[in-house]
Amino acid sequence: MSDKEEKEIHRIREIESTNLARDEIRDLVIETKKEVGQENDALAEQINIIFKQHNILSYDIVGAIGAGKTALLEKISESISSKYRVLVICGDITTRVDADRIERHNAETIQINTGRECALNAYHIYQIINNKDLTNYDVIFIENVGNLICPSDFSLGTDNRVVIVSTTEGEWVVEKHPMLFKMSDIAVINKIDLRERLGTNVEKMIKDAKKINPNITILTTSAKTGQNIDKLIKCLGL
Ligand SMILES: Nc1nc2c(ncn2[C@@H]2O[C@H](COP(=O)(O)OP(=O)(O)OP(=O)(O)O)[C@@H](O)[C@H]2O)c(=O)[nH]1
Ligand SMILES: [Mg+2]
Repeated sequence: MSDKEEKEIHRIREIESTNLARDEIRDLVIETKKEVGQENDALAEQINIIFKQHNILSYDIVGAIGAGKTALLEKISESISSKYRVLVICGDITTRVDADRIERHNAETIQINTGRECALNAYHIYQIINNKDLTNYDVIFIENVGNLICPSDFSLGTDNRVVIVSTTEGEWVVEKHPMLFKMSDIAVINKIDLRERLGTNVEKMIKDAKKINPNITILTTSAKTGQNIDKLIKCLGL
């Protein structure tokens, strides 16, 4: 990430904190938020070391509500499970719906319910991996809580971050949520099978993602028809 991009992220975070606080506690709010972020990042670094010690390939899957994160993970798990031992950690405010869906495709799953929290953080993941024998896995996917805002505040210690949006969210969704595109390695535009019916300008979405992060790899997929799932798996290095 360039200095300019880092400054922009810092600026957005400050605006966010400033809007939340009364004048007399504004500095405290900003400082506390910074400390929480630093503690999270330190733990995320430890998690990454643990993943590496176990030769585990790890991915944080973030994206809009309903963009197809679980549907893509179902397809990916099905396809790679003969080669890799897969664990999927699913984050949702409530229910085990996503974990149950993925478990039918030969992956082990754990569901974390975050209650009112809108993203997973490094503490959630640390607790899970502390209670698991990691020698049982080659690949760990973490499906974050569906939204394009909060997950940018918390790194989880994975090697890669994949951001997923879809043609149903409108062609402005990328430019309106630059943070996660800046911080991700791969961007997936899913539900490409609906592109014509909806008239979504996918080229604009691709252009916006490249402008925000020139290094990001962009793929268009359909979890429904299976289009480009093989390319996505290759892109993930699996
Ligand atoms: N037509 C079409 N539908 C899709 C595709 N991918 C997912 N869907 C459908 O979109 C809906 C939401 O998909 P999910 O996989 O649950 O989305 P998600 O991102 O995991 O949603 P949350 O976990 O709730 O944020 C489901 O009805 C899927 O069947 C796709 O590529 N094409
Ligand atoms: Mg899901």
